[in-house]
Amino acid sequence: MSEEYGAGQIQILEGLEAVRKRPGMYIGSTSSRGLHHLVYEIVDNAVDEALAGVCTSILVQINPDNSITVMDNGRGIPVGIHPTKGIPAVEVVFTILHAGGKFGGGGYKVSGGLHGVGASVVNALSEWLEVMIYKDGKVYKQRYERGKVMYALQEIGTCEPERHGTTVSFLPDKQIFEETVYDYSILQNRLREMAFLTKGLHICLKDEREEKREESYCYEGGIKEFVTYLNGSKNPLYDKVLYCEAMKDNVFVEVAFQHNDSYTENIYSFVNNINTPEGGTHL
Ligand code: TTJ
Repeated sequence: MSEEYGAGQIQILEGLEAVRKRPGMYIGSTSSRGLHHLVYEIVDNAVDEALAGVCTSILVQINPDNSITVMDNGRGIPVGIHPTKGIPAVEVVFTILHAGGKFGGGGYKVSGGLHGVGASVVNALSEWLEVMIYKDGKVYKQRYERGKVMYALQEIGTCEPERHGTTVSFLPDKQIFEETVYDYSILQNRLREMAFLTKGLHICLKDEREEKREESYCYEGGIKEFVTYLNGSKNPLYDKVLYCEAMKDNVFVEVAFQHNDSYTENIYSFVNNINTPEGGTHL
């Protein structure tokens, strides 16, 4: 019994060791781009919860030490024991590579980052990562360092029974990343875009470093408002933004456009909230 558990643990560590050995394979790069990508990987999980209709608000905070906190008001990552892995589901999410609906199975995942590798990769590439879950009047917490479990999932207290959600904080590992200082405007642009692409979702970005800043985004009009925003610095030829949407074979498509007086056209296309700068059949 304990031997079996030991073998499982070794497998888990091997999985995350692979990520630390070749981080580029999992997040594209270890430059500033990869550093920011960590945030999107975590935020994507919260956006998925919003797309499922059970999360209305996401907060992203840059802390004074350049660690990041992402908080949502979704259902909270499940804490029950995983039927085959024998550990709480939340521990599976953070310690097993490719855990989640996207690879092999469920297929619930509809948003996704550039590489879509998820929370375990962020965990593997962080000096530390802490997750707190608010669910059924209880607060749960677990901490990891460079992907390794520091203690079993703990019930650390109680909360108001109506409170629910997930809070994840992490510090990108200076052994891995060439750049570990977050750029507010990079996060700002991507989070604003995510808010445009996910109608009605509140996204707040907060900088708690020396120069305090914060921005809040929520667009009831979705991509229609995105077009208004993009044409904000141009001269539109008419007032209305043209918009249509349709569903066919379980695929939802929406289009918004408005002409302006410039010579060059700007077309932005997205699939499952991911920018597709080279277009494709969908476009
Ligand atoms: C999964 O299905 C049952 C109910 O909870 C679902 C879930 O996992 N929800 C969820 C995950 N909400 N928020 C997250 C989440 C949020 C952050 C910030 C980071 C991660 C890895 C997950």
